Amino acid sequence: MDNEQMSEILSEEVIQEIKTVLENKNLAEAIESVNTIITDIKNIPLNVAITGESGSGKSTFINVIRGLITDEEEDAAITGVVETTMEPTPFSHLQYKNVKFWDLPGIGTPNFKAADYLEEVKFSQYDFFIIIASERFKENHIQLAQAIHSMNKKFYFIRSKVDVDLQSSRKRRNRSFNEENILQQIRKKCTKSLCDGEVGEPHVFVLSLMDLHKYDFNRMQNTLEEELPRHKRHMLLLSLPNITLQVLERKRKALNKLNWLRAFLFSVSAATHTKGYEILQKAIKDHLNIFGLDTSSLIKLSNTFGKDINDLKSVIKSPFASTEINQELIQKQLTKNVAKGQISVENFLSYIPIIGNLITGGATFFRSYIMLCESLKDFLEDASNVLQKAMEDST
Ligand SMILES: Nc1nc2c(ncn2[C@@H]2O[C@H](COP(=O)(O)OP(=O)(O)OP(=O)(O)O)[C@@H](O)[C@H]2O)c(=O)[nH]1
Ligand SMILES: [Mg+2]
Repeated sequence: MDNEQMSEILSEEVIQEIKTVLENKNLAEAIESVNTIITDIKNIPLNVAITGESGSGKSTFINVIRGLITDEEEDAAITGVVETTMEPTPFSHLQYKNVKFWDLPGIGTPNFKAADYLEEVKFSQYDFFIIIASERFKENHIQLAQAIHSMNKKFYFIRSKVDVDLQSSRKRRNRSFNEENILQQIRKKCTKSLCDGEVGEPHVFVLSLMDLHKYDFNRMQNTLEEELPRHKRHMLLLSLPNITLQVLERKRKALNKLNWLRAFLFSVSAATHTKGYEILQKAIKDHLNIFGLDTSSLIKLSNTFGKDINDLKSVIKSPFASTEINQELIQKQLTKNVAKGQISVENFLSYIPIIGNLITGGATFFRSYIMLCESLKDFLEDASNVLQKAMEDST
């Protein structure tokens, strides 16, 4: 097996992480460290403040980013044409309760004072700000951006409702209409105004909250990922809605990095015959949920798109998504994936000798690690097919 094949399965980053966590530890200490990491990940808080003028789309953004397909779902932020949000209101992500999007009051009044506003909304509690503007760039936006910048917080600027701009432009100039030119003009204008306000290097994204996956959504996702500290980045990635293949692929990569933790716990507990399979079962269930392949996510999707749930299920191939995840099924998958691969246990473990020092044999670690990584690949493919199926024939 060559290096390329190996790095696809076991990246340098994961090898380093394993070394950092397990080095100089005995088995009991190693187990404790791994358990702590798994618990900590779930508890990482992320607080995102959404601000901007009244009517710009703050509440709509909060709903779509949390994966709510309509504004009528339970726990949705209220949206509408009359001013609705009067004080900071947190909306937790549906799966990760510690990820909160804060709906802040509109900044619209003529005698707006950005510094006072930020004090009132308790600016220090947020990891970063998203300023949403739906029409012209205004003095208010600059003031707000400057105040956020001077308080050493980061902000990202979203110009929403570009679907409306594009539609009117299309109507007015049928022949010379060029979508990318118009989007570029809007981006440039906002960037220039922010640069004139000396607020550092601004990040501007043009979006339609009616079609979140279009325009600058992927670029925004990349930027947020690059800018956030590592532990927060993981949470943000997992909490994004499954609306593009790129989101799904990033989720897969993020989860892949954690598979060794589960594989390690499984291999040590399998040796003592306790709770081993529950660890894998829990990990697989979590992954299914993250990819929207669990039963309740599928029911929700089928209702929203008016599709028969069996039609959606018909494109799912992974056995974990279609039958009960019991010990028998897991055992079957553990052997199946290894039979398929060409990598030997010895070769695999030679890249991470530290595992071999802690666990006798190491074959269980190897098998469960490969199984978790392979099942994520299947989930990604299934999730993408399910989304396509759901959206088939609907506009
Ligand atoms: N076409 C289009 N309409 C949008 C977009 N974003 C929001 N809207 C609509 O604009 C209106 C106002 O959106 P809200 O999300 O309620 O605005 P808000 O910023 O929360 O307003 P306040 O709570 O009053 O501060 C709603 O009718 C939304 O459906 C968009 O990108 N495109
Ligand atoms: Mg609102």
